[in-house]
Amino acid sequence: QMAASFCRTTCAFIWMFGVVSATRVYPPNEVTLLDTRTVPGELKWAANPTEGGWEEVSIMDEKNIPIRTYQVCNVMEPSQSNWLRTDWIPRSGAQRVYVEIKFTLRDCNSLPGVTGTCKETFNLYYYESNNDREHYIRESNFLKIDTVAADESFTQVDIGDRIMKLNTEVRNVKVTTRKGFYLAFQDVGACIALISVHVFYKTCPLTIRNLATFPDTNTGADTSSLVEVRGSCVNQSEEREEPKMYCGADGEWLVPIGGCVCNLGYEENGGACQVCKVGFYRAVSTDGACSECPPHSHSEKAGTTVCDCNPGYYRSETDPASMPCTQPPSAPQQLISEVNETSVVLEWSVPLRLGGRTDIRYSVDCLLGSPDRPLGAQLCLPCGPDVLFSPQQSGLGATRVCVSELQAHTRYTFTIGARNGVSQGHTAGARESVSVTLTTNQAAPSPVMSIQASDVTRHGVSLAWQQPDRPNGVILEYEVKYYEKERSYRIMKTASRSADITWLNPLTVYVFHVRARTAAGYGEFSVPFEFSTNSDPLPLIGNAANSTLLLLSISGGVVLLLISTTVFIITERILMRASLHPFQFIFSNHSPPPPLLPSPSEGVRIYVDPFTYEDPDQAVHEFAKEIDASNIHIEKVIGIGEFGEVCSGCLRLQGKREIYVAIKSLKAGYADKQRRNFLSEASIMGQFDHPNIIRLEGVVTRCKPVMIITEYMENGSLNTFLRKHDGQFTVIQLVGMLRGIVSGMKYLSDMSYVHRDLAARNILVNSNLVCKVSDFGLSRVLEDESEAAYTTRIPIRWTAPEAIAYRKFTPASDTWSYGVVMWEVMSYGERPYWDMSNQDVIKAIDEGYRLPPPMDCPACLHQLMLDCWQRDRTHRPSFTQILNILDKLIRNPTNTLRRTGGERPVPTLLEPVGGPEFVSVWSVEYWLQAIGMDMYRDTLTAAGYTSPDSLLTLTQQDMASIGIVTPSHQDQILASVQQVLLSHMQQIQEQMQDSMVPV
Ligand code: ACK
Repeated sequence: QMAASFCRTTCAFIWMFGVVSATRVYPPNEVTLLDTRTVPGELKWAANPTEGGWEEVSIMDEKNIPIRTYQVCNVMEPSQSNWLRTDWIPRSGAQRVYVEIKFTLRDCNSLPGVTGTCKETFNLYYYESNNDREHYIRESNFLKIDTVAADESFTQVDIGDRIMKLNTEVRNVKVTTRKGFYLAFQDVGACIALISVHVFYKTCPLTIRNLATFPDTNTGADTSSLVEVRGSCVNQSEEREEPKMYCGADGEWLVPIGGCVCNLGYEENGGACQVCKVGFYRAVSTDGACSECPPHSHSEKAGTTVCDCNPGYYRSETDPASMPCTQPPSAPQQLISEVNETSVVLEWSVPLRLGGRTDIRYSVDCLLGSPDRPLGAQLCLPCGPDVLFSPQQSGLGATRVCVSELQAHTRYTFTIGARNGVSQGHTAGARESVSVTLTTNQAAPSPVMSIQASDVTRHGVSLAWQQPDRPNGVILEYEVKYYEKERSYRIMKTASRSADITWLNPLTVYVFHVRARTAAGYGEFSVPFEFSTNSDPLPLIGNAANSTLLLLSISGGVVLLLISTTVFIITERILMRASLHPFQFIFSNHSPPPPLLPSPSEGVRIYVDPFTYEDPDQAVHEFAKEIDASNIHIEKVIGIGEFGEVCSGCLRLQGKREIYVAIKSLKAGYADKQRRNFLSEASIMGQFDHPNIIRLEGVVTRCKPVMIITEYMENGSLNTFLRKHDGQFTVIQLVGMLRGIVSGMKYLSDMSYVHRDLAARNILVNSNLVCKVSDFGLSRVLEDESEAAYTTRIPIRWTAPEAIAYRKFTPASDTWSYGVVMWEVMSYGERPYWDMSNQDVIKAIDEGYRLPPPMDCPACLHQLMLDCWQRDRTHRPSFTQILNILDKLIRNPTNTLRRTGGERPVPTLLEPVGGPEFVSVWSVEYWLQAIGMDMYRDTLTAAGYTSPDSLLTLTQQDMASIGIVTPSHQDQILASVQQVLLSHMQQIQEQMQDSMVPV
């Protein structure tokens, strides 16, 4: 009775709290095998004992739907074993099943008088079987799954307001041996209500990973087992790598491996492959999504893998589908040709339209003649295989080619074609090439290939040779150079292709070279040919008559010497004009250089002072080209000049290559005088044409701002440049810079131009370290200044004392400044006289002090500086002399440039000049160079004529005897000897006097 009353109470509570609902939602990875809440009607499970044990009770859930429960509550009686067995449950392929039991259990303590018999657990069993209708199963055949206890239990039977808890316990068990199984609940004396029993197994549900479908998969038998599953690619995709995944025991998919990719023309979208829309494409499997067709292409249907090019656009075989469609290039532009004898440099600009590509290549077509020939004229022929193209004829990446080995004086047509990756079979609509027709210049003849000797005698040999392969014009004459080995050479000229060489030494090997000359000049000498003369027992000279003749000649020579002095100037002019006889001998051991002093007969160009023009614009347009401002493209400001900004930029003139230029501009608000002074620099610069003088490109005067355009010098001014590169050059490099400057200064002084502001700051340096004299602003301006203005503007440290004192500006005062520039160069841009005041500098110079040698400066260079700083300006060397000295130093640097004069780090004292070693800039070599006779240098030195004194005795006969046989040369040398010697001796005397008294 009591038990029945407990049971009713329990059931009433279950219903009231609504803890069980029949409409339950199962997780997707659980497959239900049995759920008592969804079984319609009674369960009718087998109970043992059939009476007084488990009892089936119907209750209502919260939605008033009846559910079936089992209850038992035999707590008062000892030794209870009440069995309740479910119906057969098919396992449906599951290997491990889960049993979820919801139950309520009465706490024994809350039941009065049940001590010892009341239990709070029950047991769960299973039995595997293929028989779905087992009538009777022996209880001992069941296998125990677990003893189940309540986590929560109610303790009081206080029906009014008590809280009751429902227990949920889940157990799992492996069921692999039969098709199904039975479960059993054994009560051992507890008060229990089995509210629901839910039996299920777990699966990994169907899923798509990496575009592969994995089917619904039962989990494995063990709690730790992983079931390997192979996926299959979704529609319109293909395997990238075998797709695999593992189904874990809890119904979760694990470790996806491999996968599939969408076919081309399709893209992935939400685990499926979706077709590319019209206007889109997908060409490579590594691309993620479909892309819009690239420029100049289209697609007309869905699922496109490569878009088609629009009409007139193309794709090369190697172009990727993602690249826009492109076109062939238009023609190259602005073809410029520069003919140099039989070579031509062709340069052009890139085509206006590159067709959207970067793989442009050029090729050169070469035809002999001009395509627009008159009717009936000779057809254009290809140039032939002899013509050389550098770097190559076709496949050129650069816009420049040098064509050489062309025929002289011949008309050629060159066509530059442009092609790119889509040119094959397509055209850009316009002509893709540009042509130029030109005529090559004269060229020197090619070398004579071989020389034959005949009629060899003791003193002579007859030579003969063939005309050069490429005479490149009419051969005017041949020159034969010949010498005994290691001896000085002789030259003979002849108009025919043979020569009889006489006056040779017997039994001696001679080396012969021949070269041809046309109007275009000399060709190269042939390779050397050696022939030997026959033996001769007789001496050439040596009898008494000859000796007497020699003596007579010497005494006559002395008289001649004196006469020749007086007629020096006239003789010199006549001599310079004298031309060579076709069969005359010249003795030398170097090719004669061009005469160093310009011959008066050639006419020396003299600089014209622009201030002599009334109209400054007339002066500037006489000497400078007016440039249209639209041709100038200013890029940046590089400095500030006296009249305004100095900028760099580009200048592009019709038919000429674009060049980089410096642009000096005249600032706004200038006065007329400033404009005139500003433009005077251009008028001066425009008169010069020398590699060491800054080149004027032109002026802009017709619009504002007024500008002067000069060549651009990448390294800026010399002083700043040297300071930036302190200690980084070799002495030879520094001397090379000095040589450039003096060469420019010699040119200026030859043109009778006095610079007046020569200083390292006014020398500009280009990227090849070539130094150029610039800044021609001061020369005239100084002349106009008042005394006060003059003293403030004059660059004291660089200016010769006589120019400071009484404005005596001469080439010799420029020489003084040049000495200071030498010092600046050798000290890497040090300020001359450091921080001494101008007044102190003037005073020190006046007292005879001079700048000491800069650190590591070769003694000979410091000596040359001291020469430039001679107080008496007539004692300073000319620029020609300085040039010769520097050339000699450069040619023979080891002996001359090794000795340094300034081992001290930074000199603080100036050095007094004078002392026992007087300054001498005279040498046989540069004296002979100055008079254009340096081919006799070795002849004279070998004969002992090395000092001014020894030359005093030189006579015409002496000269004849040592091989100076040309009468005009003899005269010229004698005339000059007298002059040079006199002035030199005078100089030495003065210096010796100077050295004895303090200056
Ligand atoms: O020392 P820099 O760089 O060189 O600064 C000055 C500045 O302009 C003012 O005169 C520079 N400069 C002048 N003429 C030229 C030129 N032709 N090429 C390059 N720089 C120049 C000079």
